[in-house]
Amino acid sequence: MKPLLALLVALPSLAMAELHEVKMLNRNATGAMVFEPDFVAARPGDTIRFLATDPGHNAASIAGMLPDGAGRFIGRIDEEIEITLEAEGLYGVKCSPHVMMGMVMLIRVGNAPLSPDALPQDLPTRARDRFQAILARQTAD
Ligand SMILES: [Cu+2]
Repeated sequence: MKPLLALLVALPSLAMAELHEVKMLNRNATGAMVFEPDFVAARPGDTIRFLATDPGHNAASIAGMLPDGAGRFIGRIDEEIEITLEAEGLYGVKCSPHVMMGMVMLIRVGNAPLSPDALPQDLPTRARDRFQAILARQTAD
């Protein structure tokens, strides 16, 4: 019983850092080429794990959509990468082969403002459209 008790005592501190899983999909109810979920609200120290649920996708940071001090990342196709988020702010994530089709998602760490000003000027149109839909959904609550 003692190991179990020790585990239970440790749980509150484990709960501080959360693991968020994001599927990379060919399609879901919202359309084709999607991350699911396409928005994650996280806290510093949380980890995002990208799952290769459907083949042919990757997860990569978007230039100009990373908080100061956050490192860039890029997974290979079908690679399940994990990123641990320390810096507060907005993180834009794309699938390299499908960003032109709008395959992007947004991570908010902490209380960063959800402003369209955070979107770089050089985003593909469909990626920009999806980000704006994500922002509109979050700020509507
Ligand atoms: Cu993709």
